Amino acid sequence: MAHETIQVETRGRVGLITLNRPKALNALNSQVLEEIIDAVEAFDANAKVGAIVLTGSQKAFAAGADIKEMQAKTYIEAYMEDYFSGWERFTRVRKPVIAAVAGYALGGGCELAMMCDFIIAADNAKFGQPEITLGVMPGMGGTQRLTRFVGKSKAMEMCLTGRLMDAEEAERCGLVSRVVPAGELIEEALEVASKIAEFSLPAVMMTKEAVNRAYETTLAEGLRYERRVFHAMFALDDQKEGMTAFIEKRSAQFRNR
Ligand code: CO8
Repeated sequence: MAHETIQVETRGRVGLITLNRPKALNALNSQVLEEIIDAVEAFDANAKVGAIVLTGSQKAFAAGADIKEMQAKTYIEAYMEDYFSGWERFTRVRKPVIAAVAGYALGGGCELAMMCDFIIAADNAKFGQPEITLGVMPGMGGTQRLTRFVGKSKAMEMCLTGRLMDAEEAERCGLVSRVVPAGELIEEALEVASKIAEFSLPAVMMTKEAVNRAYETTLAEGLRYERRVFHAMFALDDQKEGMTAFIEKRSAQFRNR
């Protein structure tokens, strides 16, 4: 598929997707959705890729769903086409996806960043769910994921007032894993992704699946799931290699990458 709203490239074993609608501050319309899903699923299926980075520009990761596309929609249109339900496919990607966020991550942009496995923020990043100012509410997971990330009080305040959060506050409350200088964002995100991509891919994918269980089940069920997957890892030759390499004081050469 030819891409018009994103740029797609590989850097070593990392797949890099860059949103590229500068005139609309990377607002997410149906074309962007289609192209991102196409690119991310292709990387997921590509044996040469071990991790994925999703980023935008210095000014905007994405300033939300495209208001101009949504403005005239009727209820019946939104309902019958199950508007934006396609983003669910993004969350079914099995390899790690890192959001590298600079500038605005608002509305659907904030929600897309939260669909990734973790967020690295530039020091100029701004997060928010301003949908209330448009007479609506978040519709791509904001009321649910933001609440799980930052707790009810802050999520409620942000969704009800539309207040934006800067990078420092986002790190303090656990929305982002860390903050880096804006000029170093892509290099940092690629470095983290490259590190992940050097490990055993099945171990990485199982780890992602297990951490995500923490959001979907009880602690007892999650712990049982973790232990079962941990047991299963003894079937991987990468487990033998990783532990043998430690004992032999050499670096591991994982085969399943
Ligand atoms: N949609 C469409 N176009 C946008 C959007 C957007 N979300 N954001 C910015 N743009 C466009 C502007 O219209 C403008 O275009 P033009 O030059 O043609 O007028 C261009 O981008 C540049 O924007 P500004 O001139 O406004 O730039 P500023 O630097 O002055 O301001 C802001 C930057 C503060 C980011 C401002 O653009 C803004 O407030 N944008 C809207 C933010 C917003 O409200 N986002 C939430 C959108 S709603 C949403 O995401 C719902 C998600 C759930 C959908 C699920 C459906 C099931």
